Order: sequence, then structure tokens, then C-alpha cells
Amino acid sequence: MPKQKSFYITTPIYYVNDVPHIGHAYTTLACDVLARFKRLDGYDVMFLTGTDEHGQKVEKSAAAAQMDPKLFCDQVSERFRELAQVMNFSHDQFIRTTEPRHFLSAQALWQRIEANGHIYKGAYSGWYSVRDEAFYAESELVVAEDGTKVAPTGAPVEWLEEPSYFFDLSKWQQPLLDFYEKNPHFVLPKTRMNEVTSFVKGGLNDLSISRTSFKWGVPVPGDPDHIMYVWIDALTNYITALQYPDMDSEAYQTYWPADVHMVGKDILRFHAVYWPAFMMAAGLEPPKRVFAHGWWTNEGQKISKSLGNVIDPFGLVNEFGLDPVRYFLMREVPFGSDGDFSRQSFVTRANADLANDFGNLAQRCLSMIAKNCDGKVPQPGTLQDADAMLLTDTANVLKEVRVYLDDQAVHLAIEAIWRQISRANGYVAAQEPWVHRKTDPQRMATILYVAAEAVRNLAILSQPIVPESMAKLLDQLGVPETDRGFDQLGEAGSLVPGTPLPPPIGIFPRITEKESA
Ligand code: ME8
Repeated sequence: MPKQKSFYITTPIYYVNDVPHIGHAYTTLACDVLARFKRLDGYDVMFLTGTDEHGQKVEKSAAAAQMDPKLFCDQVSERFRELAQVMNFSHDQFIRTTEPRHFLSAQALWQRIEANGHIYKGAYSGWYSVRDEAFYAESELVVAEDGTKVAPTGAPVEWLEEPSYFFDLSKWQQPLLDFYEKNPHFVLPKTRMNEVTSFVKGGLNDLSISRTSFKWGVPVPGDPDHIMYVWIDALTNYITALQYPDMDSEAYQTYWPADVHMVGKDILRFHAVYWPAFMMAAGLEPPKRVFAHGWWTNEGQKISKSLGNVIDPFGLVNEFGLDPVRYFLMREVPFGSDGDFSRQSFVTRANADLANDFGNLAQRCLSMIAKNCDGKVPQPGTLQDADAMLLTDTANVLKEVRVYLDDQAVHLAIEAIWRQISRANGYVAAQEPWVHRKTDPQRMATILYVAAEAVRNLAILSQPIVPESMAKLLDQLGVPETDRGFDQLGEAGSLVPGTPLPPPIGIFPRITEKESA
């Protein structure tokens, strides 16, 4: 049997210094959509998410909460697991950097890089931002409104002087540039690839990769006074989950190099510069792709705890239901660009695309079948051109969607599906099955069969985005759970005339103004 194609996608592992908010839900949701799509398309998928539990930021948060750091991590990490459940994420693994398997892996990667001669001991003196867990050169700092020097992200910085191990990042400038040239789509969107390339062209300094002034981390092998810099620790999670250092393991062999590391634009440099350099220095393959998506604001304002405008994904799902939230987040903003969350645009979008477009199409077609076809899949007669065209066009949407999703253009994939929903609505409106009810019931049956087939195809295609609603819709069409993969699109999985259908129920209720007030 030919080996199944594999697909490995990862989210950033989130810091446990804070409870999950809409930004975290967004990144993992995008990965969930891509993972579900690839599974339905016949791939062997590994979808990884988890929490990043080391570093000074987490240590400080635990101290502020007057908690033992491990207990603090257990508690917050659990919130991320709950978010995954509430959002219906289909991850295959949830990793925590405090797990013993991760210590083993991070230390093994360090030793491999060291054995290859790329780590040396020295002393670091310079600026550090705990909030960003990042080192900054003097030249990168900017002056804040109050006159203090801050990181380019606006985060406070402190002057550090301590013994440190260094990674010889400066030597990786040319290998990285060669790698980007050979893999021009290593970073997407393209503008982000350009940013990364010009950053690397500007020259790279060796990177301090250990700290001695706090303890919450993975000890440096052979020198436990040092703990690893949180980013070398964190990035290694992507291979820990594949049983590294056992590179003969089935997991490592099957899934490495990763197909997509999904990240926000804030952490692109760590993933597109440091991580491939670490991997090359270890003599291992770098990942295939880093996709950096944009940043959400709330009603035009930066989302921040201090502004008190953090959008709580649990609250949103509670208020509106899960699938409208999933749909809105994936559809509203071109994936890769920044986006603004506003209640008004949420309600408008959910009502227009879900309740009106898809909801009405399904409801109209299913209720006519219930009323006029004895509640059974109708028996179609001879197909006319318009019928055949709708069926062919609907089955062909997959090809388009595949191309978009290979570039993680999730919004374009959704647009393509919804264009076809519009065409199907147009077909029903033009064919007017209700007109034929008395005069030509056979024609009515054919139109309803064709429309139901279109709905079946569109529901199968939309499962990655709105899985719960599509499961309900496919139940209503009598499609067995085993027949919902993309191999069932088109004629392969055609509805069987005569199949009894359950009474139709609406899948996308309208959000009323009262609720949205
Ligand atoms: O950086 N809009 O963790 P983190 C969109 N532990 N996405 C947002 C967002 C917003 N307003 N706010 C956060 C870390 N995100 C490290 C990662 S990976 C080896 C280690 C999302 O908890 C976005 O994906 O600060 C961003 O990159 C991530 O949360 C940062 O999460």
C-alpha cells in the first residue's frame, strides 16, 4: 500500500503567565481548520499545541500569584486545554515544556549543537525584556513617552550582566540567506519573508542562550547553574512531540520536517531565524514553512490586560455559539493581515453568511423535501444543463480550496466555498422547484435532488470551518459518518434516492439585535 501523505502543523506554545484570550484561540483555530482539511483530504495529520511554561515571565507571574511555579503552570495550562475543548480543536497532542520528555529533548538538542561546535561560554551584558523574553541591541531600543528606553514592542527592558552560553548565530547569516533563497515560500505571507530576509541581511549577532539569574527552566547539560534561554527550550517542543532525540521513531520519521509552524507576527523572528539556525547547527532539517498571521484589535484598540479590553473566547462562544465564532474569525480578515473585532461586524457577518446564505439554502431545500417528497431523498429524473453544471461546479470547489490552503489562505478558501453557496442559492431561485410541484413533480424532484447534492458537497467541504453545524447538516441529509471525507465529493458519495431523512431543523439561527446589544 502506498505510504499515506503526512502533514504536521503546530501552534505556538502559549505562555502560562496569562489566561487564554481571543488571539490564542485565533492561531489554534487556524491550525485546526488546516488540520481538519488535510485529514478529510486523506493525509496522516499531526496537529500539535500546548503551553510554554518556563522563563522569567512565568516565574514572576507565579510569584505574584504567591504560588509554586509548577502548580501555577498546572492551573493555567488547564485553561488552555479547556479553551481547546470549548473551541472544538482537534489537536493530536498537547505538550507542556515542564514534562520530563521535553527536558530530555531540549538537553539533547543543546548537546548536539554544542558537539558540532556552535555553543561557547562567555558573558552577556545588554538589554533584556522579560515581557518579550528577548534580548535587544542598544540600537533597537526606542524612547517611550515617559522618556525611558523600551523595546521596539513597547515592552520595558532591563540591563543584564551575567555569565552566559552563546550560540554562534552570526555564522548562520549566509546559510540562512541561502536557505531562504532555495525556499522562497519558507515564510508566508510574502511581505513577512521580505522582512525576515532584510533582517538577516542586516547582520546577526551571536545569541545569549542561557541565564543564571533565575531558576525556572531546563538546566544546561553539564552546567546546572545555567538554565536554557526560554526560546531554545520552547522551540524544541516541536520535535519533542515527535519523540526527539529518537530520530528513528516513527513519529519523527513521519512528520519531521514540520509542514507549517503557525505563529503570530510578533514571534516570527524566533521561528524564521533562530529556529532554522538551531536546526542547521544541530545538523537537522529546518521546518518547511512558517506562517505569520496578523494581530487582532478590539473595536479599533490594541488588546491588552491593562486596557481591560481582552476578548474572552469562552464568553463569546457562550453568547453566540461556537460555529459563528469560528466562522467569523476565519472569514472576516484576510489571513495574514491585522483585523479588528467588533460586535457589529460579528453579527452582520454571521447573519449574512451563515443564517442567510448557507442556512437558508439548506433549510429551504430540506423543508421542501420533507413536505413534498415524503421526507425521503427524491428520485431525480433526467438532468438538464443547469443541474449538471451546478453538480460539476460544486464538486470542483475542492481543487480551488486545496490551492488556497496550501498557502494557508484560509479566507480565500472560505470565499470560494461561499461563492458556490451563492450559486446554489441562485440555482434554486432560478429553477423554482415550488412552481413544478403540481404540474411537473418529476422536475421538482430532480431540482431538489440536485440542490440537496450541492448542499451535501458544500457541507462536506465546510466541515473544517464549522464542524458541529456541518455534522448536524450531514445527519439531516442522511450521510453516514463514514462517508464525509473529501473522497465522497461529487458522484462518489451521491445521496441515495429513497433514503428516509429526519425532520429538518435550522442549523444557523439568526442572531437578533437584542442579543447583540
Ligand atoms: O509568544 N492577535 O507565547 P504567547 C492575534 N510562548 N494573535 C495573538 C494576539 C492578538 N492580539 N495575541 C496573542 C509566546 N496572539 C511563546 C511562543 S512558540 C515556540 C513559543 C497569539 O502566549 C499569536 O499566535 O505570548 C502570538 O504569536 C501568540 O499568541 C503569542 O503567545
